[in-house]
Amino acid sequence: MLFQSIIASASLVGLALAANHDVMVGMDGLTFTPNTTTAANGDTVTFHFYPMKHSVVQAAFATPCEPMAGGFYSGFVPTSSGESMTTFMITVNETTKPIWFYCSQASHCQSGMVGAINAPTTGNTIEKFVASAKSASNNTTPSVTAGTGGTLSAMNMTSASGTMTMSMSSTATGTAASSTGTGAASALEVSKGLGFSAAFAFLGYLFV
Ligand SMILES: *[C@@H]1O[C@H](CO)[C@@H](O)[C@H](O)[C@H]1NC(C)=O
Ligand SMILES: *[C@@H]1O[C@H](CO)[C@@H](O)[C@H](O)[C@H]1NC(C)=O
Ligand SMILES: *[C@@H]1O[C@H](CO)[C@@H](O)[C@H](O)[C@H]1NC(C)=O
Ligand SMILES: *[C@@H]1O[C@H](CO)[C@@H](O)[C@H](O)[C@H]1NC(C)=O
Ligand SMILES: [Cu+2]
Repeated sequence: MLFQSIIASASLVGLALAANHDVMVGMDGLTFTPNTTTAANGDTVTFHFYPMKHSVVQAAFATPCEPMAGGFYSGFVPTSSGESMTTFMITVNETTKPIWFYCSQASHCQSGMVGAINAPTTGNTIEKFVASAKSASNNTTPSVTAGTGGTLSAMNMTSASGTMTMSMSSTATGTAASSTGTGAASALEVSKGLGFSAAFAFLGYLFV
């Protein structure tokens, strides 16, 4: 939740004007909450991870439990209790193009642990995606690096020792030739924004 306030303060310094949408991974069992998100072009979607160990993998509509070529992958994010400090954030570029995703742990995908961004209400619906996931023969973890196609962030504020640690990584490798350069540039902007905002957040923290 801290991450949202940092993103919000980043927008105050003019670095991120788009909205963010949160998706909880495994908070209510083997499911994404919410399972569908409506996002505008340039908006971000941040995945928050709950016990025990889940992942978010982009799929094509026709192949629910298989990685899409050039798609995003969070990596597995384990947490034994409560929300993990690690989040995975992706940027939505095309509102007319639905984004489908699943969890590649065990048979979570077949159990209905799938979701969508900008899913149509007719035709290729989330209901059809869930139904076809149920009969998928495999649940495949991609061979690409954790954090591909998005930004993995880890944050840890420990009031006892007064330390705050943050780390971010972003990779945009994939089959799409255009994704590498721009992905790296925007990651840099986000890190700069976080630097400023973290300073503000820390000042605020001192005054409480
Ligand atoms: C999506 O989530 C809603 C709210 O929990 C639920 O009612 C609905 O059945 C889910 N849809 C699918 C296709 O699982
Ligand atoms: C599922 O996995 C098995 C074993 O690795 C493999 O032989 C098979 O081709 C896979 N099926 C699909 C649809 O990918
Ligand atoms: C946060 O940092 C504290 C102090 O270094 C450590 O004990 C704790 O395990 C860390 N928590 C997480 C979730 O990494
Ligand atoms: C959106 O575009 C950026 C920059 O090209 C890219 O890094 C990112 O992977 C794209 N997002 C999705 C969900 O495809
Ligand atoms: Cu899962």
